[in-house]
Amino acid sequence: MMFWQTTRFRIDLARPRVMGIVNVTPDSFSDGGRSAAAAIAHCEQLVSEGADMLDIGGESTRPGSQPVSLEEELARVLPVLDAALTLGCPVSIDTSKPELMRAVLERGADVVNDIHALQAPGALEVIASHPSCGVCLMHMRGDPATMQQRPHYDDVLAEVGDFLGARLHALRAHGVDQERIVLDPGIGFGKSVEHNLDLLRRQRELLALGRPLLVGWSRKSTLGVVTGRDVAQRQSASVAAALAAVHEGARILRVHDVAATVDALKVWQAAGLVRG
Ligand code: HH2
Repeated sequence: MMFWQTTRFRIDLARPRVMGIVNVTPDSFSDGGRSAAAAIAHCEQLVSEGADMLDIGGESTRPGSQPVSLEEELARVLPVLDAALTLGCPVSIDTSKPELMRAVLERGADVVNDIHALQAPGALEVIASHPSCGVCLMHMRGDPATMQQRPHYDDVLAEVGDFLGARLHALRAHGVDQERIVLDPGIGFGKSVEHNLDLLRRQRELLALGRPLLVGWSRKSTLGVVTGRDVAQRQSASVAAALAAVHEGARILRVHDVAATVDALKVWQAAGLVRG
């Protein structure tokens, strides 16, 4: 029995869950710039398509992207968060800034999704001082400005697993109940195409850490390399990768194409293919 405790919801992961991506950024990886009003409409759209939860981000993390100030990120995220919290599903905020984490948790956000796995000074303490919010800890090698410069691993699964295990341990040492934590191998974050595909094929090894896996393959460049398609044409590849990830034990899928992923998962479920 796997559950993910979040601020308002204890999510049952017996069924794989779809996390719909909502970017409030002028320069996101794949789905363009968005005003707050357009992002709120997008939240409603994704929920109507069957998203189990939403992940709102105000800072692009595409390779080579530049950081956004706290003020700018707050101005982008807060109005969208307030609206999303009325939609009846868990709302995650994709950020690495402790001050932003604190602000969104004060307004009721359910989950903090941090591509830096709470390594910024003070981030761990913000999560630990909240009684129940969920958190996603992601692995990244380097940072978004430099991460694609020839990443090297002796054994990518072992190194990603060691990192995630150490971060899990750090949170537990701060008193964070492990039921609040999910882990993410960080597809595309300081990894070559080969590394990303290894992380899919050997993904099950990460289940030894004892927490559910969240993965984000949606529209990523490895899928572009494999299919020869540019970002706007990677939906089929993204759905295939998402299903493969579920088959290899992932329980939360971070996706742009919610309707297509939900349909694919329904077939998977109907055939009884979801296993532990
Ligand atoms: N990928 C991106 C952003 N946040 N968070 C988690 N937990 N896992 C991921 O794989 C992940 C993530 C990619 O970010 P970006 O380049 O901004 O594109 P988009 O947000 O459209 O996916």
